[in-house]
Amino acid sequence: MDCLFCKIINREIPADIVYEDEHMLAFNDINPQAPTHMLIIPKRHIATLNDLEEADLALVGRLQYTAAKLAKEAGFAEEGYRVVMNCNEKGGQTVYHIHMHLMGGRRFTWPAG
Ligand code: DGP
Repeated sequence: MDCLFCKIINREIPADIVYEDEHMLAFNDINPQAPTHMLIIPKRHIATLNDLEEADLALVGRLQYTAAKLAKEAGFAEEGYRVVMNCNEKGGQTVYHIHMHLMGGRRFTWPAG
């Protein structure tokens, strides 16, 4: 499958991997928008949020839970952080394998751009 993030999962492309378990992988974003900027992805290929099915509810919970766990480990859980999932072209998605951005270490503004 010609998917960048599947290639990272399969170690065909190098990445700075910060967390891995049976279901999830997390690695540092190549173009960080904050002092800490990680991407958390399910190991199973799902192209967009629109492709989620009811059977994936546990996986989505695990994605969010992993983000909170990594925020605590990074030391910015208490002060606050931002998680983002972009969907499709107008949502700013550029890699079509769902991923949660976890950003911390600075103040974030709202609304997002
Ligand atoms: P999005 O725009 O939400 O689809 O985010 C895709 C993110 O993926 C973007 O912040 C940059 C990051 N990215 C793209 N290519 C690579 C890569 O080869 N390695 C890593 N570590 N991150 C990448």
